[in-house]
Amino acid sequence: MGATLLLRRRSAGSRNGFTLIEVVISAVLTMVVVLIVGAAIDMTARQTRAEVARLETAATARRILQQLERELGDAGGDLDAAVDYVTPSRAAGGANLTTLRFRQRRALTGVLATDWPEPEITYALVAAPGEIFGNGQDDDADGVVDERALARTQGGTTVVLDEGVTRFLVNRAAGSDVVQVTLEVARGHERRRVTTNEGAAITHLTASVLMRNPAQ
Ligand SMILES: [Ca+2]
Ligand SMILES: [Ca+2]
Repeated sequence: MGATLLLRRRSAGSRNGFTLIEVVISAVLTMVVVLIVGAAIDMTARQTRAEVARLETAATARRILQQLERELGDAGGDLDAAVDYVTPSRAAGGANLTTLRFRQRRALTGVLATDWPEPEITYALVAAPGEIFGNGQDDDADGVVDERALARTQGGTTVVLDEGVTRFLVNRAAGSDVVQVTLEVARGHERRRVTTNEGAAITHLTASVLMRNPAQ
């Protein structure tokens, strides 16, 4: 009686339980599902990082260029004294420079010392920490090759405006009161060393600034 019951239980167990092959198949299927879900999460995270980087470059480039436009608009020289406080100057102009220097006009008295008391402002490309410029490599592994920092100096105080600038070019035609500035800000989002900047988020802006106080 007892043996018959045991056999019946075993028999019922083998019918309702899983064979080894079933266990292996379900394990493989579970693994496939986990991998697919993992890949989807990873792709979403990458897309989010890329979008955040894109928004950040756009906001940073816009902010820097707006400040520069505001300041440069008040720059120029003194008409009567024939002094030009802007480099590149109106007389000589300049092409593809990476430094821009100027003074702003603060008053309209016609007196040099009163009208132009402000210290010189400089926007310049400088070295970015950890990155060696010009070697074609992403030395600091931030996902951007050969980026530099854009620094603003006024009265001996230097503030780094951004550490991911891939282009800052100043152009002025000789005799022109317009200075053209091109700014390119980049952010890597792959979290790895890269060999080109194609995968980085990049915002490229150009502004033509008409100076209100041109030296002539
Ligand atoms: Ca870099
Ligand atoms: Ca480099």
